[in-house]
Amino acid sequence: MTDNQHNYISKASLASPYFPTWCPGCGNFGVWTAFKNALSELQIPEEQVVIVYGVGCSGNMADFNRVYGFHALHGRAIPNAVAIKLANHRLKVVVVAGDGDTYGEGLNHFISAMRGNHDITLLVHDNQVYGLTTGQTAPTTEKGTKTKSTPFGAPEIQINPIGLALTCDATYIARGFAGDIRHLTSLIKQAILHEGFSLVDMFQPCFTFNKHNTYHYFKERVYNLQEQGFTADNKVAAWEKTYEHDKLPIGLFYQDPHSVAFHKTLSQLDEKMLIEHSIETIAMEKAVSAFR
Ligand SMILES: Cc1ncc(C[n+]2csc(CCOP(=O)(O)OP(=O)(O)O)c2C)c(N)n1
Repeated sequence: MTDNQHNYISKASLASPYFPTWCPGCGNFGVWTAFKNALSELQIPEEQVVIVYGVGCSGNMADFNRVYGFHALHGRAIPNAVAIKLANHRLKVVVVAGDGDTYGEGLNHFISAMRGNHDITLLVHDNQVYGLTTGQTAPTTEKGTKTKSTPFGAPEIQINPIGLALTCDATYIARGFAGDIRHLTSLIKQAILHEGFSLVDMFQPCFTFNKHNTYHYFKERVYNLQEQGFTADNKVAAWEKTYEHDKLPIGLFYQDPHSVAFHKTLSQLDEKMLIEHSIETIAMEKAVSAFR
């Protein structure tokens, strides 16, 4: 859709000349569809969105979307997204990255972004394995699982992304499933609309390198928290949900309705965005007084 001032994102506008190199049956296809649905349904002008990609099969989506974006280094998508948001806080900034990129190489940045409540949306393709490098153990690989890099079974306890986000006081925490595109679309839309840091961890079957966490495995286990009447306003109740393993909850675990994004706490950005200031006009005294 176009009006006098803007071209709005649509499925047609998102189409790039490149078709995904993902394996047939990869969960990335489901995530990609939900991502495109969400951006087009939100009707955001093209110039108001930036997607920052990690390195991995997931991050290769950089080539398949025709949208403003930046393909970061491995584990460094989040700090780039935070910097883009601080420079121009009117942009919607979304990170697309793998579980290895986010919870392994980029773990420190994940924690820092949550502590700051930076207004970015983080979409994690959680296939519980390093996909692009052909199937090594990731931080989310279940303890004991045999992979290429751990032929006798992964020796470490897997990370609990939702639990970690709860302890870091993230203000929007959700989990979706690549096999439930309609539900995932709605979680991504809510995450982008949320003011402050938002995480959507996404179960994403890796057909080729993870023979354990398959579509069948998830279809037998996932259930929708909100369909069971779960209200996402209690961190302790949400925490308990993150330890369910026989059944796997998806949906919104927690949202803080009073969330205030990092950039709104900086008085220097009240009137203008950082990119509209000249270096001289950012008075040091004012900058320092914000922290007194
Ligand atoms: C600093 C650095 N370390 C290691 C690599 C090699 N590498 C490329 S992709 C990747 C794993 C990606 O796994 P994940 O983030 O889970 O994404 P997926 O491919 O599963 O979508 C690794 C280790 C790299 N490119 N850069």
